Amino acid sequence: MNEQTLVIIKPDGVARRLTGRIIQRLEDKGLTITDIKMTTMTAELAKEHYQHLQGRPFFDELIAFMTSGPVVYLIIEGPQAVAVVRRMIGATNSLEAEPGTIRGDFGLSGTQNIIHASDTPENARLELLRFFTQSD
Ligand code: PCG
Repeated sequence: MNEQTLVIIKPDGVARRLTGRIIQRLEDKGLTITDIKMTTMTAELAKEHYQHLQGRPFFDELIAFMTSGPVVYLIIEGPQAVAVVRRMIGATNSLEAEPGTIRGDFGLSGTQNIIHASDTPENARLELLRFFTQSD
């Protein structure tokens, strides 16, 4: 059964011109892009998205980073898309992400880790609502 998940190519991924290669990997896997947009995330949305990390020492750095330039939002659809895309992006810390994953192949940083993908189907539903509203 098809499932939807949210992917965000973060400001470092966009600035480093990795958007095309990331989309290529997702499509090569057989996943479908059903919506896409580029915009700079507001601080309000970034704080809401990362509310579970409020109080962590890297929170302010994370919000500053996520609002520092345009991001690309993708709705990705396919069988077990949430788990499949999470495996494709690799561990949060790019230094620990396995080669062959997006973070493992393209990154060296903890906070600036190129890409976000929803971690559970429930969070995917919330994040899709947060970033793709009917007014867009
Ligand atoms: P993401 O989008 O998967 O979700 C939380 C983000 O917080 C994560 O990517 C990283 O960008 C950042 N993050 C999570 N843990 C740490 C950490 O221990 N240190 C730093 N600097 N950033 C982190």
